[in-house]
Amino acid sequence: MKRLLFTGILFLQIIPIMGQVYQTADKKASITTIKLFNNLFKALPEGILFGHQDDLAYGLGWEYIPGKSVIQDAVGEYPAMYGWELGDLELDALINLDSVPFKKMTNFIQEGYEKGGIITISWHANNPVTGKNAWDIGGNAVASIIPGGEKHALYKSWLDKVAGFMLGLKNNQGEYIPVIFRPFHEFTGNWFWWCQNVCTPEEYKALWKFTFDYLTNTKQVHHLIYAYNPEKFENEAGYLQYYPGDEYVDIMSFDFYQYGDPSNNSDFENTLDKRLGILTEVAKKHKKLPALAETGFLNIPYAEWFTKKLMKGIGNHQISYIHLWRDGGLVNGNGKYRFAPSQDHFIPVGRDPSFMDFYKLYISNKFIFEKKARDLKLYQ
Ligand code: BMA
Repeated sequence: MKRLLFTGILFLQIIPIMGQVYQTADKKASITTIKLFNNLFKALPEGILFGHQDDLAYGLGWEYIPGKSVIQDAVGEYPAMYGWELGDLELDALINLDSVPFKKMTNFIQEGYEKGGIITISWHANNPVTGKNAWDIGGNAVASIIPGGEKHALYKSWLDKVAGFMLGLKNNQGEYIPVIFRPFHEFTGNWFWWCQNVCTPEEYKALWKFTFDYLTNTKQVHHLIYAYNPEKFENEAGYLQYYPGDEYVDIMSFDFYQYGDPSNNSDFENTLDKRLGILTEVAKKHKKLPALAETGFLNIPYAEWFTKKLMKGIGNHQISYIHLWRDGGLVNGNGKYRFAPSQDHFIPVGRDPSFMDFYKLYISNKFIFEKKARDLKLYQ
């Protein structure tokens, strides 16, 4: 009887997987992770999931108010995707570099998941050689943490902590909550210790592969979806220059922000359109999920930025999600960033001139927020 029941359960679990087309890079990924990954592909024609960093933790002038959310304050429902950040976890800190306590973060992740939303995590790890922050590019850090490097053991101890955090993310039934993990992002820039100016493609690929192998095989973390994430690139070859290979990546994404004055030029929307074209093509060829992993215009000083720039650039490109960066900003001068009552934000608040324009994005039906995400049953 017991055996029959067991086979029955197994059978029920395997049936839906057999119909799945997209394989996760982690061949031992949990069933929920495989389902989420495939459901995200299925949801591509339904619209673009809308995400926001640190959404439940703080916004302008507030922090840690139960149930409060920047996006919900703006449009009346929660986002579809919640972004969180691990920076400083590797130093055994109890709070991350943006002042969010890791314990609270775990709870927020459970909260977002229970609302039907998806979770993404980035990692602005400190420089393992110089001991300064992620923006310190000294010390040939990547070369020194890959296998054979002087700081390799230190890096492994950091990954132990990352694994520990990830393994603490469980839902009410005790199952692991799938996470889109996006380490070593914006590597085509020149501001992080893993960027192209201080790290060769070979070193980067070795770092990525080691990180993947260590988390999956050594630490048995099987609920991560891996996102590859440059910033600028001009063609497919450029996009793939640091690509570690199909067996190590699930999502192909990039970051792209608006800077300057967009009122007298079309640079942002043209470049976004062009890069999304390259991205969606290359993602299709490699059977990966395309996404815009970070975007925004700090303080939105152009009132129609959301519709005239962001939505214009996105056009009809089918991407899984877009993610806006955190509200509440930087602010002490010694190289550390943390929440403070500054006015920096990416989502319109209060009487922000861009508020109505953001609302137009919300009602355009092109984006998915909390309710539709829940209806899509992304984990089932
Ligand atoms: C950056 C800024 C920083 C922050 C970091 C990690 O882009 O928002 O203030 O510390 O991301 O979240």
